[in-house]
Amino acid sequence: MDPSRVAPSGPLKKRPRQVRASMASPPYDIKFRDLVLFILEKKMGTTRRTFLMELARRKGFRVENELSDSVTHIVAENNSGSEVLEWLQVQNVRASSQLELLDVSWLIESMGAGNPVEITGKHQLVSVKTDYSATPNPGFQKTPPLPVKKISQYACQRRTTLNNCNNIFTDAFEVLAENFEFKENEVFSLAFMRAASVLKSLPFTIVSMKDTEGIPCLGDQVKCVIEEIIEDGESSEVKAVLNDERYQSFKLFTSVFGVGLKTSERWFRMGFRSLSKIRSDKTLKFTKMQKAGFLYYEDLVSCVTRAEAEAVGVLVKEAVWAFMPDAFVTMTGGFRRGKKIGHDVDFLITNPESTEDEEQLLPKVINLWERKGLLLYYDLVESTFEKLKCPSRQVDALDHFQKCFLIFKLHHQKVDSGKSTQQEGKTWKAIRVDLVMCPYENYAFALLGWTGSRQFERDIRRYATHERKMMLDNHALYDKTKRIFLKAGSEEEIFAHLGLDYIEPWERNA
Ligand code: DCT
Ligand code: MG
Repeated sequence: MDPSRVAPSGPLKKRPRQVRASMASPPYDIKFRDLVLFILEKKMGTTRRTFLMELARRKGFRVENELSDSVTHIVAENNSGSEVLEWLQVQNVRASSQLELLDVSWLIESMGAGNPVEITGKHQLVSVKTDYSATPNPGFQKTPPLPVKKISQYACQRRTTLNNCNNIFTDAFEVLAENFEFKENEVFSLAFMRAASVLKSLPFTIVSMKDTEGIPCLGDQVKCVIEEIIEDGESSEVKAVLNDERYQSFKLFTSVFGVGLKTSERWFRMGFRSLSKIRSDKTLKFTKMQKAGFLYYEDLVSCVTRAEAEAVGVLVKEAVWAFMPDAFVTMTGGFRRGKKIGHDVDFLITNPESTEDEEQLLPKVINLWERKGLLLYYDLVESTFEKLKCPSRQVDALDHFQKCFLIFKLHHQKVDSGKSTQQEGKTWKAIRVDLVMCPYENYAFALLGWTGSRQFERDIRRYATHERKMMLDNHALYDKTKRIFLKAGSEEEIFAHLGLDYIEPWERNA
């Protein structure tokens, strides 16, 4: 569990607005040093002003709390030029040609573009001349108008990088989705996951409800949450969930490897609220997986870094190639999508030179590692992959390939400094690793399936079914109209069969 996500317990109260407004924001790097913004509170209100100031700072703009001589741009909302000038007069400030008086639309467009957009007449409240061509400003870049393109309801028709402009909303949705998942309310959980997914693909930050127009997958319940966050900076529903005892317990229990919803429910009903009580209870029976989960708990909840994933990758390749020198070994999952951290490391293995004893590879690798004392836990799942009639209808179904879920004992690289930040005397870290072995002819499908994200996989399968009358899973693509399997040797070919533009792995972070 990430304790930072759990709000302190106590009665639910709305924070007084003044307190929020005066809260210091964390320092952000200033990217556009020639601009100093001041956002006018008049007719905008304190909360919205605080929200916009925070966002703008996050985007690299320098925003002043107070109006001072250094301010170059005043941003106002719902104010006419003369109203702003009048306000300035009261403040004893004279508008000069050095000062831009702008409508909030300029700031919103600039935050969306990631840099200050060119100021045009529609942004200027008062036409006090500023000739930027005469005084070139590196902060200003002419950005082409954003093409108005309909956003697809399918993640496989959107490009979603790790650059999420809408964390403030997607983090909230993910808490709500998880809470519905804990309550086994799949419909609501999916609704919030889809909403999070679509907002992650936007190249701009949502700052007003107007920005949500035309965006698919945003139902009324989702919009309510967005509106509350825009107005108050947070969602009371999310706050309540984070404070909820059942949510907190489920979050904690499911953070143990091998513990799912059923077990969490049982422990919660039995009155357990902490892992230490569960661990030391004499009457409870644990599976082999859960025992390993408790034993290596601290290591497993601390995320796997890319460096650790790469180190495991080297060892996986070394072991695989010892028995099958021509095998392809590919790191899949989040790391293939460019993530810097993950909860495990996923590998897909295939042999381009099909041989009889292919299914012996994983047992051999496991045997080798066991002899070397590198395995802390493993579960080898034999292939249930026979001649499948057609791909599975279930969008979340697991595939039939032979696989091994394991916990690897990764020894730390020797460091020169001598000092170690590791636990006293401990020279290794337990890392969750998934190895999947697939026949070469299924490789492209398995690679697409194991690269994720989960939401991307759900949507590309849903797209195949509903838009193309095809069935896609980790093994194959079946055309129901033509009644044939469509072969593919690469992910690009699968996208082409589906009539989709190719989406790179790092654009699949839906
Ligand atoms: N996958 C899927 N459906 C599931 C489970 C997994 O399509 N029910 C796919 C998507 C990602 C891939 O398998 C690996 O799964 P995880 O390791 O759970 O996801 P990840 O994206 O690698 O995330 P993390 O960084 O947390 O490991
Ligand atoms: Mg993973």
